[in-house]
Amino acid sequence: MASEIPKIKSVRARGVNIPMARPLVTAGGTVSTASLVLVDLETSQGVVGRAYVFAFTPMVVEPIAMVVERLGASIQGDSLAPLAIEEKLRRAFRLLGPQGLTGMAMAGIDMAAWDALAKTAGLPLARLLGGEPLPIPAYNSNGMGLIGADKAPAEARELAAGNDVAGGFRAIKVRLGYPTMDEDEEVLDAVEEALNGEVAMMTDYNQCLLVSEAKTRIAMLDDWDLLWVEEPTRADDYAGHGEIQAASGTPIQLGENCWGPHDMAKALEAGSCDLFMADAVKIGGVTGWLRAAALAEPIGMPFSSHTFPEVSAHLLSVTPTRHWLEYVDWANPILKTPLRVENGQALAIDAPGIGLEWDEDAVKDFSV
Ligand code: SMN
Ligand code: MG
Repeated sequence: MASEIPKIKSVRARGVNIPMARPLVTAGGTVSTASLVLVDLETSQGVVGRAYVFAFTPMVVEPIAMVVERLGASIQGDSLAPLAIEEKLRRAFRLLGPQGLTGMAMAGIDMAAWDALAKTAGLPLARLLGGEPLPIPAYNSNGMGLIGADKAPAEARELAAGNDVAGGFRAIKVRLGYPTMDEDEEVLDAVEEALNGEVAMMTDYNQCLLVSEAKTRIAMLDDWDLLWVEEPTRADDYAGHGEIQAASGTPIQLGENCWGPHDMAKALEAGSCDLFMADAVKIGGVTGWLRAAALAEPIGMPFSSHTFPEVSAHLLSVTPTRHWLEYVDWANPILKTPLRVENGQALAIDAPGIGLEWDEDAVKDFSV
């Protein structure tokens, strides 16, 4: 006989603001705190599913937490069935739309529900999804903001080496979009020299260029052997990205700002990119990710992750066209067991679920 399906008992959301060891100065704005909403979804069997949402700015931590708790109240007593929950919440937001804070709150609930389901089954998330946790090539994406050609080489070396928890990186991401093309070039030269040909680079313009400007700047990038150039122009300008892609010798990467597989489908339709990267929250949690990965598989599009390294390690393990995991350590101060990266390979946390356990003392210290 099938075992009893748990019900949703409660959903709690709390905010934390964790100062970043290396503030992220991008051409699209600066992020200096990891502003997170922690979601705890308890089931009728006493299992607690956990996930967190990265809020980008402290301004929206409390509003997101409030939406999560209100949505949680609306699924109280429902079965722990993430796809059914997703349908119900999507219906609730048909008129308002699933982008922005609503989408972020829904994704937080989705990931916590999948976590609870995997814990109920006693399986790591990757196994619950029918796969197995695999080592995933990770690049270090901490720091390396617009810090200039003087400071960049030392930081590049530190980032490539990493630390006891995460080290041996084979690639790092360099943010570009300095006021002039010459400065972009100086930074790339300085970092390339510091990495001594042993560690690869990918670059990120964080949407700062006009399409015409991007075509000129990006032609210059052909002189370096870069893994990709990310979001050269406005994230939702898929046609513009398509024009840039056609003119670029370096692969174009985007996707972190796609809200759900629906935006991804439009981005692909427009031929906007060579590579795709999903943000576990904006793409719609575990449910949205699986649908996005299914769009990438038949066209052989390499699929990477954006932030959320803990859940992404599981999700990339079940993504047929898995490419790179973006490693950031922003949640580490509140996690009992941070994600490990050994010899540049991310290893999903070896525990049932996603593997997130809050360090409650630290959560108190960083509480909003
Ligand atoms: C980024 C990540 C997180 C917050 C802001 C910007 C960046 C990246 O675009 O891809 O790492
Ligand atoms: Mg980016």
